[in-house]
Amino acid sequence: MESLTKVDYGTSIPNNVNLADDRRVLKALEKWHPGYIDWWMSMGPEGFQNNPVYLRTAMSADVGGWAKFDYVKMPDYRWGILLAPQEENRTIPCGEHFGEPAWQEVPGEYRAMLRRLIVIQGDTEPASVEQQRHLGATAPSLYDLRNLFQVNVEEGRHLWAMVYLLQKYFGTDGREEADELLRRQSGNEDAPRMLGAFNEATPDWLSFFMFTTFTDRDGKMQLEALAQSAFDPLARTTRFMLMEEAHHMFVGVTGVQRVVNRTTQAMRDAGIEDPYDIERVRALGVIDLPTIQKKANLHFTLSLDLFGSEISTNAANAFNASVKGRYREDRINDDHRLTSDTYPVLRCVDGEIKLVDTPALSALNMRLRDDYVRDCMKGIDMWNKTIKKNGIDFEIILPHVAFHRHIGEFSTIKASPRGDVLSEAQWEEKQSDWLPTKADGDFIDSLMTPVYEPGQFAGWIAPPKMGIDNRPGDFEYVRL
Ligand code: BYC
Ligand code: FE
Ligand code: FE
Repeated sequence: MESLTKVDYGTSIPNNVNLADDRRVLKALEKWHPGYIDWWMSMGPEGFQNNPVYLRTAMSADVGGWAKFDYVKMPDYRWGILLAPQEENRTIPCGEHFGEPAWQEVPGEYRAMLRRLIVIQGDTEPASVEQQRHLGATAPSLYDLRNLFQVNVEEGRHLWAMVYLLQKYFGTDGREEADELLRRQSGNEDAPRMLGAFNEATPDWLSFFMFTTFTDRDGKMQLEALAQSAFDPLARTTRFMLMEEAHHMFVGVTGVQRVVNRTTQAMRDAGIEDPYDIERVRALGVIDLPTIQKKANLHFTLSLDLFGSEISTNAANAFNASVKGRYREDRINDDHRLTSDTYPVLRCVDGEIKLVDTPALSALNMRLRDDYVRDCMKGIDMWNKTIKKNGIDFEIILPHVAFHRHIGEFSTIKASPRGDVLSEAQWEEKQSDWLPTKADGDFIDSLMTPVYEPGQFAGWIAPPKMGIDNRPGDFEYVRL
């Protein structure tokens, strides 16, 4: 038998799900395809659509050796349907159906719930491409330009992944949802994207690196939770997406690291020790550390909002129904049902921030968010090591989870990045110290001039330690 992990590039839509024998779904996807290309051309990357880009394409869905690098024009990228290999005799890892065989079809009673989660997941993917569409015009190097486009085509593929599930398992309403995914637009007043952070702007490259550090990492956590789903096609799809997701976070974390590296090197070379001597640092043509901290504050907190409310019956229901698990559910040692467990949650009690023991099922969004915060710390630690290595006394921190929130417990109060509750007046007075101001944005904007010479980098960012696919420093990642 031919391995199902190998990708079939023979059909119009590359896939490892044997689409050639699934005429109904193949036809539905072929019908959806032109609308997708229209969307890509009008809402995807601005410009560069005719330039060969050195992109990786998945050749097999196995771990290791699955990618091939080559020059491709973005509209010719082979978007396809790729699922991780089916695990034989997989059983359901959590919830009411714990231990039963995983589902290969959607049970009627969970259809609406599954559809909603798949639609929300699908909605974020094209949204991020829309948010990033202007960035090519100001790329700090061809290396970065290529990374942007790699992230963009893969987010496009993630949309395909969700559309496949909708078309194959959700009949007419699945088809309608697939069309709606191309209709809503990031930041559009009449038809916005579904989740808050995906309607915000990504105005510059520092924002892009923060977004891929923090918001793509919410993607990672949500995909990890869906990878534990009893609905096996969803679990397999998200497991493959996670392999691509790792590169997006790499782009973000190393991107910010290169920015802080450049800033602190320039400070050292100029003999500036005080990171708060903002004018002198900016005069060097680099981004001062306090402004980098503000950007981190913004993107981290927008991403915290993506975990939903602290106390959520939606989350409890999804887990109970075995539709969504916890981070690495299959490595947790407990009963996987949580019906009598508790979990400590930071709540807002009479205007004070307090840790409250809460039924574990209602607190699942928080558990995932706590795992997320721990995961974020790895990137922050890398940034701080770089700052320290260059001899500057400054630490980037993650703000308190009560700071600058729009969803959940803390959306009704104002808090500082240290977690002190503030009056409106105190907040108004201080918020420009904590979040990027118009002036900060204008300064960053002034640095965003494109560098398209192979091997050259804008002055505000250090070159990477290594090229993509081990290519040399002056490699022409995008042919202009
Ligand atoms: N904005 O019980 P609650 C990614 C709504 S990122 C607007 O607290 P629940 C990517 C909520 O819908 C990962 N609305 O929340 C990254 C509900 O409304 P309804 C995307 C929000 O349902 C970078 C109400 O508030 N994937 O892949 O437990 C680049 C009460 O909800 C928000 C997923 O999110 C918000 N932030 O949790 C590219 C996975 N938060 O239904 C891609 C699927 C909550 O009462 N989604 N609401 O009208 C889910 O699992 C859950 O829906 C959520 C929310 C975690 C999002
Ligand atoms: Fe994605
Ligand atoms: Fe991503």
